[in-house]
Amino acid sequence: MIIQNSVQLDSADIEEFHREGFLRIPGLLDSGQVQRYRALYDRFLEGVISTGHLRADLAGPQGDDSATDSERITQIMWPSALVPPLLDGPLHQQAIALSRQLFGGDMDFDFDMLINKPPRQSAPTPWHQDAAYWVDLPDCRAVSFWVALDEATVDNGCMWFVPGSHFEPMRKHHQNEETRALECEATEGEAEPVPLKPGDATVHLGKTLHYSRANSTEFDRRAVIVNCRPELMIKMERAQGMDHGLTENVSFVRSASAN
Ligand SMILES: O=C(O)CCC(=O)C(=O)O
Repeated sequence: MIIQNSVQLDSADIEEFHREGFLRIPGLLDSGQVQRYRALYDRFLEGVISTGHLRADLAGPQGDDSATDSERITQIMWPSALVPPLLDGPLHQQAIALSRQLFGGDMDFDFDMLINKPPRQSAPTPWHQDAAYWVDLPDCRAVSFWVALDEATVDNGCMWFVPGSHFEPMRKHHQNEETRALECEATEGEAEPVPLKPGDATVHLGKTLHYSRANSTEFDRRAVIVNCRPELMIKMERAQGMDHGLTENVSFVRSASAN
């Protein structure tokens, strides 16, 4: 497929990414593309596209006193397995192309997900490093593109990153008993928020510490996330049974004690 609005990184972008551990990428999608992805996204959220075990609330079950049983952070793993043409679309194709600009021609698509923070009732995404969720691999090149379909602001849960955290040892993560998510200690004081316009993206490394606040606004905060790593490492992951939740009953949270 021919990508019409292919984003090219320059050497300063690439240097910034490797120095800081994250990068803001404006204009990954144009406004027409954003509209089309939003329409599809809403079909996932509304359950028109059935998701089965791939859908979860990242904020875990709510207490009995909750006024609503709706999700606080909707996570849908593997949208491209449910709607395969997504893989050939501009969002995924540009993410793969950009991962190759950052890390070389052997980078490929590993997995994807949707994370929505609904209005008002959402929760913060805890501080974590994605690598805490992953199996150990000999080649740690791995990038995660976070593509905003809505304007992402501090108030609705844009991403916050700790610059240079990828150069430090991994922080100790523990599994939150309620949410089952892995989390570690960090503060906003160490981090930078990265607000985005619809169609903009961030990209970060597996060891880059990040988090987002709850959505306190009246509107959804819809994001599509695409992860890439070397083709050979994807094969090695799969050989270890790691498919990022695609197969039911295979836990994608490795033991927190391993960190
Ligand atoms: O969307 C969020 O709030 C968190 C996303 C995230 O942790 C990630 O993309 O690695």
